[in-house]
Amino acid sequence: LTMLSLKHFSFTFCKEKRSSCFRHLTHFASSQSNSVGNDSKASLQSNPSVSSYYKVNNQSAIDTAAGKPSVRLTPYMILYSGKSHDGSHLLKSAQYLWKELPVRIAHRIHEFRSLPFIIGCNPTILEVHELYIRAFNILNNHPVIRTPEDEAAYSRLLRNLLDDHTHVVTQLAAGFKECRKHIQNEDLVRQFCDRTLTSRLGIRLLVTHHLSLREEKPYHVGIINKSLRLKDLVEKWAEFTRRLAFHRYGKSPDIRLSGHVGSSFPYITLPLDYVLPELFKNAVRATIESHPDASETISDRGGGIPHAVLPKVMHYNFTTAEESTEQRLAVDPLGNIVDASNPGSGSTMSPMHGFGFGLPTSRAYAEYLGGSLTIQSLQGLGTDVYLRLKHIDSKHDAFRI
Ligand code: ADP
Ligand code: K
Ligand code: MG
Repeated sequence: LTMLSLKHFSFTFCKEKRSSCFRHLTHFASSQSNSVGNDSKASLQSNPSVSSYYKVNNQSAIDTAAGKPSVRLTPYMILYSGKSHDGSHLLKSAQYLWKELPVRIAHRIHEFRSLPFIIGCNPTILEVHELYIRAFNILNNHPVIRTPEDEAAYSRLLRNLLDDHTHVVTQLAAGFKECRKHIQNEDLVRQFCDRTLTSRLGIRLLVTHHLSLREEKPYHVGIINKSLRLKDLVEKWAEFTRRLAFHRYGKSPDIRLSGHVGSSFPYITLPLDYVLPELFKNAVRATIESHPDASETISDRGGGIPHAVLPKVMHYNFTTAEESTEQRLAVDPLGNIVDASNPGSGSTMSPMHGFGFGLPTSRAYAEYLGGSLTIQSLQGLGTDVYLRLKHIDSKHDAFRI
C-alpha cells in the first residue's frame, strides 16, 4: 500500500460505512438501553453478522467475562515457562490464552460502551467496537483446548484474528479525529486511548508469543529476543524512514548513530517496531521542513517545538500536519512505498504524520512496558527524545504484559 492510497483507502472506507451508520446507531443505542426496538429488530434480522454482536445473551457473556480480573504475566514468567519436547508448553500456553483473552477483550468492550455517545456512534469507532465483539464471540465460544490438534486449530484462529485487527490503531486515530471537536475532556480521550492501545499491545504480545513458540528462531524464545542488537533495529527503522521521506519529500537527511552501538540485551522487538519509526518520522519531518536545503544531520535540529504547542504534543490527535510545509516540498504524489523487509507490519503503512497518534501512543507503550518517553525541545533549535526501556529480566519490580 502506498501512503497516498492508505489515506484514500481509509477515507473511502469511512464514506462507505456511512450508509450503515444509522443501522449501527440503532444497535448501539439498543445495546446501551438493553432493549431492542422494532426498527433495530428488523435490521438485526436483515444483517445476521451484525445482529449476533448484540444478542442479549452475548451481552451477558461479555458482562460475566468483564467481571473477571485479567491475569498478567511478567516477561520473566514468559521467558522461563519452559520448553517441552512433547509440546505440552504449547498446550499450556494456548490454555492460558483461551481463558485470558475473552476477559481482556470483554474489558475493552465495556470501555467502548462507556464512551460518550457522540464518540461511540462514530462509524469508524463503531467499526473497531464491532471487531472486538466479534473477537469476543469467536474466542468465548471456542471449545476447551485438550489436544495438540486443538492447539493447532486455535493457533490458526489467533493468527486470523491478529490479521483482522492489524489496522485498529489507524482506525481509532481516524475515528477520534472525526469526532474530537465535540469532546472537551482531554483526560477521557487519553484514558480510553492509553488503555485500549496498551491492552491491544499486551494481547498482541501474548498471541504473537504463543504463535512464535511454534517456530524455531535462533536467539529467540517466542517474542523475546535473548540478544537484541538495538543498533540493528534502529538502523532498520532509520532506513525505512529515510525511504519514506524520499518518497514524500524527494530527499532525506542522513541519520547517524552514536553511543553504545555494540550493546545487546534481551528484549521484545514488537513494541519498538511501532515506537522507533514514529520517533524517526517526527525528527525527519521536522528536519526537512525547517531546513529545506540541508542534506544531513546528526541530531534533531528540526527547529524544536514552539512553546505554545509543547503541552499539546502528547495529546491524541494533536498534530501540526495541517500547517505542514510539505506541500511545497512534495515531489512525487504517486510515489509508492513498500517496506519489503517487513510486509504486513502495521507500522509500515503509516503515513509520515497526520493523525497525531505517534507520540502519545509511543509514550503509552513505553510506560506499559515499565519505561518512559520524554521530550526535551528547544524552540528554534531542535528536539531530543528519550526513550527509556526497562530490563525484561528483572525478577523484582517487573512490569506485566
Ligand atoms: P503527528 O506526527 O501525526 O503530527 P505526533 O504525535 O507524532 O503526531 O506529533 C505531534 C506533533 O508534535 C507534530 O505534529 C509536531 O508538531 C510535533 N513534533 C513531534 N516531534 C517533533 C520533532 N522532533 N520536532 C518538531 N516537532 C515535533
Ligand atoms: K500528538
Ligand atoms: Mg508523528
